[in-house]
Amino acid sequence: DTRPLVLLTGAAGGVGTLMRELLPAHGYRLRCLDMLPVEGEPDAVVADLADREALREAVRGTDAILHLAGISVESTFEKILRANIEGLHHLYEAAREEGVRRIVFASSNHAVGATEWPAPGEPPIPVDTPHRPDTFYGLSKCFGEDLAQLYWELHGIETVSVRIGSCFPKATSVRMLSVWMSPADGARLFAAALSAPDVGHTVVYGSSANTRTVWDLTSARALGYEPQDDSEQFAAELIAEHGELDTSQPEQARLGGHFMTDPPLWPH
Ligand code: NAI
Ligand code: 15L
Repeated sequence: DTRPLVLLTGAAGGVGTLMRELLPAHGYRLRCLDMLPVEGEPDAVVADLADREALREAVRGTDAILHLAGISVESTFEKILRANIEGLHHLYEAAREEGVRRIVFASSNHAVGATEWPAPGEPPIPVDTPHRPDTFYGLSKCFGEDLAQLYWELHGIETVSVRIGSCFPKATSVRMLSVWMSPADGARLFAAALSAPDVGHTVVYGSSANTRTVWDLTSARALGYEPQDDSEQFAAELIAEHGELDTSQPEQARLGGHFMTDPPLWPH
């Protein structure tokens, strides 16, 4: 089997489960890793990102890593520190030690989630907009993007940091009409990010070609990504139920939506 072998971390999670189904059709073989058993994948590596030995072994012999594992919503700083900050460092060290040269990192819109919603007619948000995390979670993704940059500068390990919007089978909120990434487009984008040449460290937004988009997809398209889906198919029903996006409401004023206004978890 000459297909490239990709270590898929976070394989038991929502996006990981979708990608296990969709990525092989793009020509990749997957080795799965998660701290939880991965249903239907008896060969999956069950390991925590804290286990450096296990990570090194899991990375060995792979051509690239799609790194989805980690805490995926706001949590305590301590938990985020372990999984998303220390865990990411362990993963990059394993890649360096084992000579793996390409990582696709699941960053998040919450790295810039405190950014105000652009007014109608304003240009979409560029990838070089300043980091404006809306949570400790978003802050860990800012760190991850900077770690990726450092490993490119120091060690020549290439990363595509994908600031995923909302990757779920359907758009389920009015906000998601702007930030939705269909699973099929997610697979297209990850496949492009795994194989595009000479990416150095590239930051892209991860979304479909949504009519109501807020992201500048130029850098994603430069990888060869051609989104095929549009959340507009969900618009009529969502707007009938919830009304149009109302940016005068605090939980709708920022791109990160309710993450910024949910009750904080600190001090703890
Ligand atoms: P999820 O929470 O469903 O899956 C994350 C997986 O990582 C889980 O299976 C969990 O067991 C595993 N994991 C957590 N900590 C770990 C550790 N210390 N060691 C090993 N495995 C660990 O999250 P989801 O939705 O699948 O997201 C995947 C990635 O994409 C996450 O990094 C998330 O931050 C990012 N993302 C997802 C978005 C989405 O729309 N689903 C949006 C933006 C970013
Ligand atoms: C994320 O970063 C989360 O991982 C995901 O669960 C969603 O909440 C998504 O952002 C979003 O902003 O909709």
